[in-house]
Formats: sequence, C-alpha cells, structure tokens
Amino acid sequence: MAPPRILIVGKMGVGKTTVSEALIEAPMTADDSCRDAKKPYEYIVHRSSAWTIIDTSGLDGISNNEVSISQALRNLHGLLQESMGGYHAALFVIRAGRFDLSDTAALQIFASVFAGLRDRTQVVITRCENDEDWLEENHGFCQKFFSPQLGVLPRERFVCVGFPYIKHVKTDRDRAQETIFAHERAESADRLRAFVAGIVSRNAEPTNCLSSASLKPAALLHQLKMMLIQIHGLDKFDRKAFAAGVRGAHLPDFDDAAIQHALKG
Ligand SMILES: Nc1nc2c(ncn2[C@@H]2O[C@H](COP(=O)(O)OP(=O)(O)OP(=O)(O)O)[C@@H](O)[C@H]2O)c(=O)[nH]1
Ligand SMILES: [Mg+2]
Repeated sequence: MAPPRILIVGKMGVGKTTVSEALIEAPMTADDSCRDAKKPYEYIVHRSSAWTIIDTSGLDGISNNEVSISQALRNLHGLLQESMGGYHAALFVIRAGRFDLSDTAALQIFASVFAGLRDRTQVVITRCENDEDWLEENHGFCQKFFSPQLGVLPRERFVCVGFPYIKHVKTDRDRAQETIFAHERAESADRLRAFVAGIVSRNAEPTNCLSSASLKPAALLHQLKMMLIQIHGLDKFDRKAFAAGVRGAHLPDFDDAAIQHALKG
C-alpha cells in the first residue's frame, strides 16, 4: 500500500517545511541556510516509508509584500495536478502569535480549492516552545478564525509544537542551549508524528479533495482576486496588472474566455 498522503498548507514562513521534515524524520538541523524565502516553488514532495508529504509554498503567493499573481497561479496550478491523487489529511500550519490577513487568505483559498479536505484538516501551531499554554489561552480566537471556513474544531484537532534552534553556535553556552533545543525539537517531532498517525488511522483512504469549482480556472481566479482585494484593499486593486499577471502565467489549461469572465465578476 502506498504511504498516506498529507498536504501541508499555511501562509509563507510559518514553518511548513520544518513540519514536513519533522514528519519524515529528516535530520533537523539548526541551519536553515538552504531555505531561501524569496525563491518561489510550487510544492515539494517529501517521501519516507511512512508518509508522502506535499509541502506547499504559501498559498497566498505573497512574498515581502509583493504580490505575484502569476506565481500564485502557477503554484496553485502545479499543486492541483499533484492533488488529483487525493489526500488522507491536511495540516494547516499557523505560528503562535497574531494572525494576519495572509493567514486568512491562505485559509480561504485552501478551504475553497480543497473543499473535500475540510473535515480532515488539523491545525499545527509552531513556535510554541516558550508558550505551552498558547492554545489554551487563544482557543476562542482560533475558533473565530477557523470556524467560518472549517466549522467548529474540537481541541484534539490542534497540536502545538516548537522547533527552536540557535542559528550560529559559537560559544559553549550556545552549544549547551542547542542541546536543549535539539531535545525540544525531537519531542515536538514525536508528538507531531503521533498526532498525524492518529488522523491517518481514522482516514484509511485518500479523499477526492478538490472542489468542483477548483477545477474551473474562472473560479480559481475569482478566489485569488477576492483574496488580493482583501489584502490590499479595493482601491489599490489594479485590474490591468491582474490581467497581465494572468496572461504572464502561460498556463495551458487556463483559457482566456474564462479569465475575462472572471475579471468581470
Ligand atoms: N523558533 C522556532 N522557529 C521555527 C519553528 N518552526 C519553524 N521555525 C523557523 O522559521 C523559519 C521558517 O520555517 P520554514 O519551515 O522554512 O517555513 P515555511 O512555512 O516552509 O516557509 P515558506 O516555504 O517560505 O512559506 C525557519 O527559520 C525555521 O527554522 C518553531 O517552532 N520555532
Ligand atoms: Mg517551506
């Protein structure tokens, strides 16, 4: 039997790749220099004997406050192809702290494109290393954030993790601290794997996760447009730039008539 497929989503930089690596037991190093936040990618498939993890780039397609519509479209397009095989579960990753509009945008896009995964979505909260009670203190707020898209989520659908590290280990003190952090990372990785194993044991078959609307480019474009308007405000929304971005995307399956229709909407 093929290993269960898990989709990892969330806005940029929240810890999706860290979570993916923890799941496949990749050696988690303190060095993240191989990751370049500015480098766009559609998605990364991490494989182990236990899982296949599809680690997405931020669904919101936003980096350093620059909106790249064609990149967001390309990301989604590639991911939709990969998603035809369905998923056993999805992890929506957020970072302990405040949520912003790009968290909302990522959640909206996720819930509308992957409608079939709504009941199979769990929430992973990263950066809880100094704040074990974060979820208890913010549960009400989390519900307010997630429930419009995913319904009310019981406590067992959340897991808090912490993957702290020291970027440049120089002194003995750094080394001692890094040993403690490595222990914390390993503990979080164990908890995360047990959490995901639990979900997968309840969902033995992958679900056909895509909403029928997500297969229609017009609907997808409409979603992206709404998201960008939400983030940047209607007055800043540049219809021409949007159209140019779409044309620049060169997506063979996106036909112009549908795009024009979506732009009028
Ligand atoms: N302290 C701490 N740092 C974390 C944690 N999780 C992730 N990080 C760090 O946050 C940074 C971003 O993590 P990534 O896993 O690359 O985030 P991502 O969501 O994959 O980012 P993009 O792919 O760019 O969207 C890295 O420097 C990680 O080491 C955590 O729980 N605690
Ligand atoms: Mg990543």
